[in-house]
Amino acid sequence: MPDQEDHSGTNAAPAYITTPIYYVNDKPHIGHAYTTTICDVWARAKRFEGRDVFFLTGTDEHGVKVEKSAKERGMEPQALADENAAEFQKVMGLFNLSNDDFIRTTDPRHEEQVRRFVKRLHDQGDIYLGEFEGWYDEGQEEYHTETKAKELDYKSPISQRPLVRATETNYYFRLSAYQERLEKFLAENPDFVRPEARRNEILGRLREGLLDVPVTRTNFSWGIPFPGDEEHVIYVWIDALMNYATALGMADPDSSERARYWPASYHVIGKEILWFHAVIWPALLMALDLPQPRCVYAHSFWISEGQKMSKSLGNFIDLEQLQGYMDTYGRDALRFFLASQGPLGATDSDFSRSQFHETYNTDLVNTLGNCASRTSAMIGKYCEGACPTDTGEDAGGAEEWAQFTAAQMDASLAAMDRFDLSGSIAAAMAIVRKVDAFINETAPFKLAKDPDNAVTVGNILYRCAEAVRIASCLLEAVMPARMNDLRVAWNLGEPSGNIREECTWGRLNPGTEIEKVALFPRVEFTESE
Ligand code: ME8
Repeated sequence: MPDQEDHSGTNAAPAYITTPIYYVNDKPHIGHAYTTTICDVWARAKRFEGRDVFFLTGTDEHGVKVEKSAKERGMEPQALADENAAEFQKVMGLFNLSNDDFIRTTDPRHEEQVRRFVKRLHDQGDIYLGEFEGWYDEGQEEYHTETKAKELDYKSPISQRPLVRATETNYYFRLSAYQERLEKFLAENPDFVRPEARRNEILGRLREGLLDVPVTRTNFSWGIPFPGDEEHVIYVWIDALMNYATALGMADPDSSERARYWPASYHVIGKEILWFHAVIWPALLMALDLPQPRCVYAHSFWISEGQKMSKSLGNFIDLEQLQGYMDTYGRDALRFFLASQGPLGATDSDFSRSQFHETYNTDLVNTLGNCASRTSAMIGKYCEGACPTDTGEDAGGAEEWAQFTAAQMDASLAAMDRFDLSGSIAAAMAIVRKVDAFINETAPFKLAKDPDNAVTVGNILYRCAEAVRIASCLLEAVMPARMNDLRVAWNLGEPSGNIREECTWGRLNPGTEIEKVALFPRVEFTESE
């Protein structure tokens, strides 16, 4: 299991997480925002554990698609790339994403290292000049084996357009030579490709046998020239995959400060680009003699109001719509929805307005928001706004709460390690739900009517506040701004960088000024914008 060895909360071991780099021939949409947001949640969570994290995202700017889109718009490819890379960079601000770098494949630092990697592969014979004939998917820029092409009815599984029989003189990467090593590697590392269903697909496809893959093209020019033979440009996928290494300066690791982050804890991607990440990338890394990433996590897709999003339907949830959700519900509510309801497993998730509204009301308004405001309001009313002391007596005693919150913390952090974001959130929310039930059972608002119950009321309210505080620490990576509001209102201080210590029962000091908070305002439901 990735990162389990670093689960102590005190270990500053480096961690590296990446998103795919996004094509600049299109505008950003919910899919891009989603992958980047969930990586941000993980990166923040690991920083709260004290880890030294590097979180990378960026844009994929070469290739025939970008060249074509630019031509259609009467622009130079670089101008289109600049324009759209800026759109993707906007997503970072909009979603409050804490990436440590934003790599663009037209960055000279990237281009220069790709040429060095490719030259090395050529010099050592892993890349050769050859002629090849096969079934080619023009939209995906991908070749299929005869068996696979037949299975696909000679049509692209993505665009449904016919596969074409193509012959090319190109430089090829000797992927076939890595068949056995890849099979062995995947067998020995059952957590390398997740989730499980995706891993099985890869194992099945590997068994069909590997073909060498072209790593250059001559039919267009928008790309990195092949070292020593500039007629050829490096195929966009090879160029793109290498971003994960070039961003850390891995062509010359000895002189790169960032080399300590290698290899990635998680390459997080969508399921449609798994083959490149689970087979081609590891083979390239084997050839380059670089350590393998711990896990390639391929999530499923968001669909929109029950329908697959497609250009022809024009139903992509774009940045403007997402901005609308943020304006109405708040940015952190959108982050919460994406992280808790997203398609992390092997099935797609529906992004629907009604589902969003329901999640917001159930989890944020009625549970977390309500618990925090009820608790602080009662402390205001019955304890003069100062955190009471817990004498450890009374039903639902401190000991039981300490054990319960510690178990939930363990579950929440362990789920985050496995990239099970909804599991991590659920474990934190279970604490809040228990507080809610505890308030209803013990009814401190009734007990408070008799001054003789002051100690009991104090005990109850201390436990409520302390449990909400611990849950909020565990939710801080998902909702950094709202949880910080709670920190400020309850005078909890800055995050310590040691989440386990912070979540220890009893850290909340009696006497701390607890101000009333309204974290998630009620929102009227509207069918559409
Ligand atoms: O494939 N639901 O870039 P891209 C969830 N440049 N996520 C989605 C999604 C959806 N409906 N649609 C897209 C490329 N995504 C290459 C990658 S990496 C070395 C090169 C997300 O702009 C998901 O993460 O088409 C998917 O993998 C990515 O966007 C594809 O972005």
